[in-house]
Amino acid sequence: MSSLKEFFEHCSRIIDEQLDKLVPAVETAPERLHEAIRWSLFAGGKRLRPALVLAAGKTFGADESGLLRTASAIEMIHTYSLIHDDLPAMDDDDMRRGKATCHKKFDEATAILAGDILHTIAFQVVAEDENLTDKIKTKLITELARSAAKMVDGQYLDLEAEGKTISIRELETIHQNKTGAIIHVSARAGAIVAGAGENDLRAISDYASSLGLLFQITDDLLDVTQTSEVLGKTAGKDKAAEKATYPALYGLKEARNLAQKVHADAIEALNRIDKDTGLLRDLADFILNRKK
Ligand code: GRG
Repeated sequence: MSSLKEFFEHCSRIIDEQLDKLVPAVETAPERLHEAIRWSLFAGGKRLRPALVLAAGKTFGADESGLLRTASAIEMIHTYSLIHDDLPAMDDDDMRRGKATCHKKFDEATAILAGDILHTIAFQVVAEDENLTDKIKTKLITELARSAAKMVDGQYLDLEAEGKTISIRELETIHQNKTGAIIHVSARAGAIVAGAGENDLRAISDYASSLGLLFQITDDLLDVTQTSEVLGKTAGKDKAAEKATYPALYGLKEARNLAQKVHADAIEALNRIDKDTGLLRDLADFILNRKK
């Protein structure tokens, strides 16, 4: 693959094809619920987490076919989290992925249930993967469940911290859970499917921890520096909700410096892997420099 852009295009295409096969058709009852699932799932997300599963898996020699269900399952968990995050009881947002949020387009109950189905099917999709051994599937399901639970903890802590002054340590804990856990498991899952050894798994885990943090810092920076139009979601929401963010705690310049440092940590972890890690490096560069 000659460039990261091509890799992303390739990932989006094969993951969308796979997701289309895995989620219920709109024609299947209850039609409106299935329409809501597809509304959010195919709304044009970046597919970053599936790309990370594929990139990590390929780095350690996995066949693409063996990675597709796991990558799709993680995108389902991610999309469920976005649908629920946008609900009035949480972030109360009208716009996601450039379109109306699920509860705005449909209604709250439908959005809650659309998220519930995506969360549930994700585990079924891995459990029924005929490309993987039972041992690998059990490990994947265990790690996915643990990470999905950590994400919920992070979301709770984040909501609880609104309007309060929190320390940098507390901010890190929120984000390691809320955003970091799913990014972390994405990279690990690819390596697990590929049968990577303990040392490589440790290195990829360290890489993914830095990547998760980097993603959150750049997400916070984009919230204050980009428009809603570019982001496809409401910009400036963090400040409005008095959320603790990296720019709020460090200031813009220091938050940017921190992003550079965390990016360097991610690359350092990759240096411990005796394989061609070019794709994983490109992904870290992409997150550091992303514009949306
Ligand atoms: C509701 C259980 C539950 C969890 C919600 C992920 C999350 C936890 C909340 C989302 C809030 C948010 C904006 C977090 C910042 C990081 C993040 C996950 C951004 C969205 O991910 P992208 O940019 O989205 O990869 P796309 O749409 O491209 O997939």
